[in-house]
Amino acid sequence: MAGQDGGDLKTARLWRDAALRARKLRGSLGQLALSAADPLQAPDAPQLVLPATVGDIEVLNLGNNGLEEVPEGLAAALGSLRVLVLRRNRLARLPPAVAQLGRHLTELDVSHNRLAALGAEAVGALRELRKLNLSHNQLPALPAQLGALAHLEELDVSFNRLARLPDSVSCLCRLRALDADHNQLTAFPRPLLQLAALEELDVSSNRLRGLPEGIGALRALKTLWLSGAQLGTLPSGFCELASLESLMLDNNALQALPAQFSRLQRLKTLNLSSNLLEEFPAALLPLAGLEELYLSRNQLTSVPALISGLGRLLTLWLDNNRIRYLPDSIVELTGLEELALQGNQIAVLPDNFGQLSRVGLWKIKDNPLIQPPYEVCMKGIPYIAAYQKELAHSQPAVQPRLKLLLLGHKAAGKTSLRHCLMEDGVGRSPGRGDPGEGCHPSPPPASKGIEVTSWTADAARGLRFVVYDLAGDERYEVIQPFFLSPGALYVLVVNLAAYEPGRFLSTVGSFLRRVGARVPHAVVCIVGTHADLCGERELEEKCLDIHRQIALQEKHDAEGLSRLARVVDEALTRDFELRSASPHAAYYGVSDRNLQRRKAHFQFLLHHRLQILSPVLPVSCRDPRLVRRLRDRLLSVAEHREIFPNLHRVLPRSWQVLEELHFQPPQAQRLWLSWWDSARLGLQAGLTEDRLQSALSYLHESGKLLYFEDSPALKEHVFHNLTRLIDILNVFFQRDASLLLHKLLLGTEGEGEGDGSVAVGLPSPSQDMLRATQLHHYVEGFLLHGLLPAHAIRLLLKPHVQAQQDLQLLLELLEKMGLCYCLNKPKGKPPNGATAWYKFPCYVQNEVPHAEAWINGTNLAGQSFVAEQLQIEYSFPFTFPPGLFARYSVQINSHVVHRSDGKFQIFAYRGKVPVVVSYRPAKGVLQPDTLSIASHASLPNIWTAWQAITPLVEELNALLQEWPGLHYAVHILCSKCLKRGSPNPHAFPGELLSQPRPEGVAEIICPRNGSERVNVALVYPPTPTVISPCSKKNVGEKHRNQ
Ligand SMILES: Nc1nc2c(ncn2[C@@H]2O[C@H](COP(=O)(O)OP(=O)(O)OP(=O)(O)O)[C@@H](O)[C@H]2O)c(=O)[nH]1
Ligand SMILES: [Mg+2]
Repeated sequence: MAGQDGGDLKTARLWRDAALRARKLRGSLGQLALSAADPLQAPDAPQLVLPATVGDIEVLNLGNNGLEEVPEGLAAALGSLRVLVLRRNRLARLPPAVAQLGRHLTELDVSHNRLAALGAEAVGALRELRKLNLSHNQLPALPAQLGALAHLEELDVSFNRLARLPDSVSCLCRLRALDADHNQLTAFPRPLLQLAALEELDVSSNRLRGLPEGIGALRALKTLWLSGAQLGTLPSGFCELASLESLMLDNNALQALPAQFSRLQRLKTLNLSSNLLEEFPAALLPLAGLEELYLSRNQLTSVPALISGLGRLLTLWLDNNRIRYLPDSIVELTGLEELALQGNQIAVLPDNFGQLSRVGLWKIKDNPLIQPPYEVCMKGIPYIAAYQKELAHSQPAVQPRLKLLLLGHKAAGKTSLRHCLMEDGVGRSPGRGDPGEGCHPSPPPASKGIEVTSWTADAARGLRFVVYDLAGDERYEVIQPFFLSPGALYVLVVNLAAYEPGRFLSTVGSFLRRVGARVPHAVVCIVGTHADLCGERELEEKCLDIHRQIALQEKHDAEGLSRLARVVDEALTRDFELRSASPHAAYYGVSDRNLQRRKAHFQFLLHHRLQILSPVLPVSCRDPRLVRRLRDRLLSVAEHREIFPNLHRVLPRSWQVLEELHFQPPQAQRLWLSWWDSARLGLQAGLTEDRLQSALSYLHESGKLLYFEDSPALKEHVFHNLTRLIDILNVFFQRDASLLLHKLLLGTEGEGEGDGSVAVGLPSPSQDMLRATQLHHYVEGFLLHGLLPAHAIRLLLKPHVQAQQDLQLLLELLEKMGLCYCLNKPKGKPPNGATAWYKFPCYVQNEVPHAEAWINGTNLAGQSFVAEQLQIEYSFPFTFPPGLFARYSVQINSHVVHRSDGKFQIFAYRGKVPVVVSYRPAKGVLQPDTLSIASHASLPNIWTAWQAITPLVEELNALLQEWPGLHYAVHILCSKCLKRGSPNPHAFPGELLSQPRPEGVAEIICPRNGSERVNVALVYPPTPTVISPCSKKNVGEKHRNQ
């Protein structure tokens, strides 16, 4: 299906390659496998002991035994041996026993050893050999005697250090398969041209730089691997390889194919990915038998209509090119099962695209899609089919509307700018009002918090914005991210009068990083206000400085990411086994799969940078001309079809009806709708459930409502009544004591008796006094500790919630949003009669949580702890998501008991096991923000500590999925270092959390303190976590077709 697991194309390709390669040396005879680790075979000693009755054995597997020599007497005992497997040992030379067995041996596997040379005699003795595997050794050369193995049919010498092959190879006239990939060959080995029987040849990852014209002599060749061979062209003789069925030419520098390429009529699989093709090679079009064609990562700009001639095509990968449109005829490829188009410039899919109904693997993200809309395309072919059908049958409606977000530091001038832009309406005649006079005479009232308004910017062109004014005060940080969505125009507002270069990070840089972390591809324009208070020169200098520092920050971040990506690349060049044997190296023990994911994530981050429009636009609320100029500029940005496809979509009529229905009574009055309510409206509009999803995503992106499709907790709601929702949120985040008190007092007016909330039944004056004092306490407790009882919340929200039931729903919503949690709710049940107290973690001030059992690594006397420490540390080198700690505090509540919250720390228990969650804000560039989750237990009980922290780790991973553009690293801190109280404990890669414990390894060396050994149980959890903490599931891929 569309978003298959391991969604990344590259990973999929690697798996495919691995599968294709796994066809080597298979035996099917009666077998004996011996292992030194097997206590039945060798109860005391680590050496192998041969059973007495080995005389008849034909197949002997001694693989994976760490052998440096083979057992004595082997050759004498094994009179009938035909297949000997010695892979994954530590042999530095071919054991003499092998030569002695040479008379009978037909298969020999000595791969994954340490062979640095092959004894000429030993090789010469293996005259009956049919299969020989020497791969993954350190061989710099092969002996000439190899040519004497006249029966040899399969030879694998891949992953060695061969600079050439001996001439005698040309004598291997029965050789059918040769793997010589991943060596240091500097040219195509000429002796191979004599091998007329050769059917499979792999010479990938060598620096061949070219192929001999005579390569066509390999007439029997069916499978040829030439990946990563530094080929710039193919000789015309190549086209004589008439038997070729599979050809891998990926990762070369080909700009074209020879014209006669079409003579390769038997070709079924062709991989031309990662080359320099600018045009779709016409020579491919007559290859009617092609089933798999890979053209990923080239520079193609179009696909010819004649592609429909490739009628047998099952797989077509065209991702990461520069293709702008697809030919209509592509829909004739009805057999297609895989179609990858991501990372192109495709805006419109051909009509009848839904005909490609067999496509299961579908990749389309990262295209500026307009028709069908992005949301629909991401969902898969059946959705596209339904959409196209609908469009064909209904009258389309155009509704240009764009979500515009104003963000920036407190008092930057966002609200004033909004007022000016909106008031400096279209009706105003140009030239009116001189600069000094001001278009907005009355200053806007004190910040009301976040606000959302509609703005018809150009009635004639029907251009409308939904403007989100995100208050700059940091108390709104927890809720702001909910409003950042893809497809919007971000306006970052800076007060130029107050700006100075030293304030770049706090007024510009940090905002850009946050937006980038949440919406990686967002379009941002920078507006400088207060231009009236700056001299002309000053204005110019400040705008230039902002511009320069943005470029510097961007360069710094991109370089940092590239460096990190290179470390992953380096780790990938090493074998997994080698990585697992070096605890001091980066990515120690991390699986190839996890490394590939990590790499894909870095590539995603590097390719999805913010689109920052330059230059900085100066404006003053006192100068209508500047305001007008800014408005025109915003309109012209919005008009950009490629940047804001939302504004140029032709929408199905039903989508428009759906929108209208949401804003009609009675539902218009409701605070939010359940997904089912919305679905009912959808049905009225003629939209079935499956298509409703696309319509809601569109309404979310264009700012009309909020619908958090990716949040498991919130996706059941549709927030259409934005003003009321935001009013409610603002109530909790205004953080103004007198305002809160006022609201509470107002709320109590007319409050009936028996309400149970405040003193009941007292005479009026003293009752008032008591009530006021009580309310005062509530306000104090709220602002200091974030604590409020449910009935006080009800008073605060009086105008918005009437019934008790509404309050309950609202509190649940706040909990789902991660804004507060109920302190005394028995699990699963609403509090019974007792007052429910709510805690808003973002309000917790300096309160230090008391630590009974947990005293941070040492006990009170300062001696080392007896228990073992487990600590998972997340670090955030570029930016820490605003509000993350507070929201995480709420998110973990269902997992813990007896918690005690501090501003930066939470102590709690998972059952009886203590856990501590700590946030450490950054100190300069050298010490980034970190969030860590820790627990402890004695070594035999360490699984209890893992059980305590694993759900918290998974909860954090889930929360971090909301930040697809965020870079962070996860590490498992070394328990030994922690126990010792080391200030700088060694950090093992967090990827290990999602990997099974390595078999047969009991301890790992901690490089920080010489050769100290750490039990594996302190590094790997007993059961791996579901997803690797460091990689995003389907990065940037919002919708899954499940
Ligand atoms: N001289 C001058 N004053 C301005 C200009 N823009 C805004 N101001 C003043 O700057 C102050 C802050 O402006 P606001 O619009 O409230 O700022 P804000 O960005 O909305 O602030 P928050 O909502 O707190 O984040 C107000 O007193 C405005 O009158 C301008 O261009 N020139
Ligand atoms: Mg404001």
